[in-house]
Amino acid sequence: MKIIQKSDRVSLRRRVEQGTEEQRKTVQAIIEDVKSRGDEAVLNYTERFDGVKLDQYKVSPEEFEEAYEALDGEFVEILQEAAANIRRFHEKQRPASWFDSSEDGTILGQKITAIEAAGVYVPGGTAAYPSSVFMNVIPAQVAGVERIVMVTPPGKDGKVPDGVLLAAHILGVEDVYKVGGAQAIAALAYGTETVPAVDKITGPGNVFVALAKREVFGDVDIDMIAGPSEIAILADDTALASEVAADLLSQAEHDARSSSVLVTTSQQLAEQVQQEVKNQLEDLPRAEIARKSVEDYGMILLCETWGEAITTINEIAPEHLEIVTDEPFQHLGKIKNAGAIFLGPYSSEPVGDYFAGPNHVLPTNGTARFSSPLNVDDFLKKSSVISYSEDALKKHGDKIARYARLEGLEAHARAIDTRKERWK
Ligand code: HSO
Ligand code: ZN
Repeated sequence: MKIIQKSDRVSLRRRVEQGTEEQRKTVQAIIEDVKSRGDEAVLNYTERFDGVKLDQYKVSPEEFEEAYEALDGEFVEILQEAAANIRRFHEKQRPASWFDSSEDGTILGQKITAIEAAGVYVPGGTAAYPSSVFMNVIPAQVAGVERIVMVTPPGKDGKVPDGVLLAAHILGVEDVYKVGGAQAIAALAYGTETVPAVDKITGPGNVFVALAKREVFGDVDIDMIAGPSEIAILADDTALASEVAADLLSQAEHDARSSSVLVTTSQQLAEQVQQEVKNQLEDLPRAEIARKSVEDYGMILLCETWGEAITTINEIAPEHLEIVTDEPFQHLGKIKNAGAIFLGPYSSEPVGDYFAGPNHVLPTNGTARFSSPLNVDDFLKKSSVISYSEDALKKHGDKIARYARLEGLEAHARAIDTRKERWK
């Protein structure tokens, strides 16, 4: 991991994976095919891309049962406790409808309604995370989404990882389909004989999933286009190098393109962390991925002043920020851009990935400048409510009609004027 003087003006932003033109065309073709041939197309692509020939792709009650039995009871309890924490946190996010009445009898308000159906994409391969099932499904459930379905690619054995099925089962999600890639996104967006269409698709995936989500956006809503995981740690010399290095590597092991950055003013910590990262990489099972990530996208940024360190963090706008300093809360007010902020030496990032309660689906690639973690609001819509009174229309009607004529919209004006007949 390189140590870089911040004053050397390194570039901190990365580009989101856009995919190639050829990949985009492939994705468009898959979507059109699933739209017109439904299940037949889905099963064809599953055979071609996942290497397994299935007759049908809905997970059966027996498969849920098997998954439940394959995992030990203690793990089931850990999952249940994590789910309860996540639910409790998200329940605090639930907004209420409101209605305001004024003296003239007018009532104005905002009515909140859950979207009807949500589809969650759970990636396969080395990234089969039960935790992501919780993080996507629980906010939808708290919002009151009636129908939640899940899609995930099958392995070559035609199965879905036990942990993923168990997580779905714990949450009562029964509609799980063994389909991945662009074909899964198309099935969710437009429906097939097996998969019912949904209104919103959430969850991370590979470049084909990301391209497909972009493609169907507008016909359905999507959450975000998630990039590789990121962590930035803002630390002073009270931080332990071994802990800082371990936390940097926790995100580096996700993906060779993940980025882990230490921002500090302490030369000593910088050097110690550099050495620790090297040592700890030695016996990490996913060392190959983590090493590549640290070499290509990792860095230790040495700042001259604490002010420069804070500015650097805001420039990076990291997905995860850890503040490991003497008084971490002191700096919280100055942090403007970060998906999730972990304060103090005990708030190691994986605490948030799995257990604490806040969502781990977070803005990446600098998008924390303008967006937020996945939350209950993402599964809700707001309708404005207007109930104008007779008195109010008498008082304001002429102004409204005049406004309409100013815009050259006579029919608008007459719609208002015609009410005058009532009080003639
Ligand atoms: N850190 C990842 C989420 C995750 N970690 C799932 C472990 N499992 C992105 O926020
Ligand atoms: Zn993680």
